Amino acid sequence: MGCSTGDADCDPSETPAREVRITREFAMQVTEVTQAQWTAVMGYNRSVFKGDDLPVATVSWHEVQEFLAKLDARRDGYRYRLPTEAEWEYAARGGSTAKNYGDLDAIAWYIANSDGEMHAVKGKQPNRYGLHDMLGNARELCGDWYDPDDYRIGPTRDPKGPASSAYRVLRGGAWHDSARWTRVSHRDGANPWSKNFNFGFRCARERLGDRAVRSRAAGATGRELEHPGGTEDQEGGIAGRVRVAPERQHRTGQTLHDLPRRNRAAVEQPLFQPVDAEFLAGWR
Ligand SMILES: [Ca+2]
Repeated sequence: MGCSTGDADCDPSETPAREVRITREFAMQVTEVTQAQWTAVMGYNRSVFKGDDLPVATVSWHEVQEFLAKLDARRDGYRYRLPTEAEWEYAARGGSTAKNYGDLDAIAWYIANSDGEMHAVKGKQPNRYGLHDMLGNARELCGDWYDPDDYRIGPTRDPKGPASSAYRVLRGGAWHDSARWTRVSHRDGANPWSKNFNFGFRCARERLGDRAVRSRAAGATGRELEHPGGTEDQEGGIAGRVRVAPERQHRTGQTLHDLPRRNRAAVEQPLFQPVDAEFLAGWR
């Protein structure tokens, strides 16, 4: 990951380019989370550009964690989370080593073609993994803390970013960004409490093992979940342990199953795509 060969637009934060290993299976949501999906789960929508099929925006990193916790509370056999920065770039590249995964006008809404506004998801060509709008449209929050120097010092196996910083990672550029920002290796960061009208996200998910699912069911007592694979993760890291909070699930007095069927369908339809069909054979 990092600065693509021959890319003259790279910032120092994108260097040195380095080889990282992602050893755990995951799937990425095909689109940015839409406003219909967000509203069905959260019950509100503060996006500036309104539309059911537009990416939700004006959400903070912390609000996204609430959204993810509500998805987890469905206990559908998956754990939902933000991708790590490494997972995001791996997914965005779709096997490409170039600075983007195709002709920019064909794959991304950015300043040269967006007419000054956000657009419905899936309006541009996907990458080789079937993922749309990895570049442009909404900038996408990742799970990691942001450190512009961590490529020099960070681990190269399942990297999860620094232990802490003031900012969370943003990737991919937005509808109003220049081509220089709309590259697969470009990095940016934002205060995790900030809500900007171009900040959005997409979910990653991983299948919970039988043991973890049983543990999750036991989570009604507030017990900590087993992590699939049983690995320990850094506190606050993207793959950090998840604590079930049934009281939060019911705090509003409304669960997913109370939602109108139309909205439930909107939540249940986000499609996830294995990011590498060969590596992830058997996933789904
Ligand atoms: Ca995007």
